[in-house]
Amino acid sequence: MTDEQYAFVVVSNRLPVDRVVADDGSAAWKQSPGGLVTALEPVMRQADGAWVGWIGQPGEHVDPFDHDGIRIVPLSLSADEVEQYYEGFSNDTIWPLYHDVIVPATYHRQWWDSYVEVNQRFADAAAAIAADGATVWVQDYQLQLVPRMLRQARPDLVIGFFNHIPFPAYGLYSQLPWRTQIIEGLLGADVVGFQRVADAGNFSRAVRRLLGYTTKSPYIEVPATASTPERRVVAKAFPISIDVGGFERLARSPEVQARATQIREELGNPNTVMLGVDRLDYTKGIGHRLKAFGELLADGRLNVEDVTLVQVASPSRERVETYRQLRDEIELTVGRINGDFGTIGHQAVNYLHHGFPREEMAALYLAADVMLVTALRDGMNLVAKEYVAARYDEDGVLVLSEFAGAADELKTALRINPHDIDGLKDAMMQAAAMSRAEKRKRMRGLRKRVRENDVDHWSRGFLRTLAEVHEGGDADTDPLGDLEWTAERPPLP
Ligand code: GDG
Repeated sequence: MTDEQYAFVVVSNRLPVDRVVADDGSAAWKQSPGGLVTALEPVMRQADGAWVGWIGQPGEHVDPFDHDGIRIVPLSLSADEVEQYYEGFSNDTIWPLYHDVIVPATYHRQWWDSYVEVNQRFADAAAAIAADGATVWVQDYQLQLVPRMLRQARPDLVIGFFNHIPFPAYGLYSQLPWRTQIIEGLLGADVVGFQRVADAGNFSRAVRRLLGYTTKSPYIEVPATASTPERRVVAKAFPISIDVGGFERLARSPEVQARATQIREELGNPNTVMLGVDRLDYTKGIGHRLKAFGELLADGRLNVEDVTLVQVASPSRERVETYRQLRDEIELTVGRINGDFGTIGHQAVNYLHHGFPREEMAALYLAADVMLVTALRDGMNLVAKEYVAARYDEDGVLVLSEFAGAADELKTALRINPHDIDGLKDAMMQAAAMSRAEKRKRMRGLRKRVRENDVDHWSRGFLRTLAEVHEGGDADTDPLGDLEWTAERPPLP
């Protein structure tokens, strides 16, 4: 462990770096792709930042190290902890519960015990390296107990929490045997951020119901105890976004454009390319999308000579049983559709069960006439925003589920209810037949919104609120205090 102290600490389940082993056996650390790292990098560098997280492999121990100006503090998890805290409580209890129980949530007391233990380890690690009065930003549903644990150990800290997934309505949330502990855990933060206004509302309602505290949006009044003063917590929506400029630059690069053209050629130059890009997760509505597409082919409204669906389903949580079952179901459906409707030379669904480099993703977005985001429940859905950012040509149609957080912002998308298969089919037909003028009009609206709220805007908005809310907070506690922002960045809200 290091004796050094840091003014800004991010805590997330996974570290923002991956270990890559070269052919000669030498290992190096590489920044993992993702908006969060990109957004926090400048803050981290300037504010003397550290990042606490798990390395991603069970049983491995790695000492803290510096990477690109960021202190990396790896935590190790045993194989049992990965099974119980991560695959169990995080991904088989909280994930399904918070996504409206699309599949049943599993409640195991041992998983909960492991969740408490591992959360404590994350909190201890952050407390050990945070400087006096430092800002600590805790990320996501795997670490909901960390804010309170941190506050107990270090009342001097400014603590933020951001929930990347939805927060369910009380009727569902109340199933959780540890519902009060989780709420209390989150209330350790000064600011609890959510993707949607509705999520923040659900959280405040749960606080009222379970603890009886007074709430007046966005504030929650946490009463004094024998050892702690009264506090005011902010629970508010901060819709996350992507590195819009970076994504657009990628899409504009000659290599990506050439690849987009090549992709269409390889698909046999169909009139319409439809695209789905998702982690293979039951929340994403991949089955609903395939059902609608298969029915359109069966009805004769679409024809495999004219239309192809490319479905990227990146492997995810393959050790959790529900995910294994989902994979079988999806692959059976794809096989049936291709068997029923494919011809030699024309496959109905191009199904790709592997991850791709970002360049290939950008090329796929450029090659796709219609982007299908049919999530049954989704915190935000960054794929929708990436598609919009890539379409600098103002072409392409986004079909977007109203159950994805992105629907609150992306108003000129074709909105759908994925459970309404007929409605989804009509929207797919409308998208395939849309005039260039209407596509341009809609895409302009989407691009305006995505540009206004990029990931810098998101992180700055959150951190500024955090600095303001924290009692006695001043410029010194604002890690963005003296950061210089370039002219093209939008002004602070
Ligand atoms: C959670 C919440 C919320 C996917 N396949 C490949 C690949 N991806 C990238 C996408 C996108 C990201 O992964 C997925 O982000 P989403 O937002 O769509 O979904 P989740 O993974 O479920 O994320 C979600 C998000 O957190 C952020 O708060 O929006 O609601 O569930 O960036 O492009 N990237 C590459 N190859 C792939 O094969 N390079």
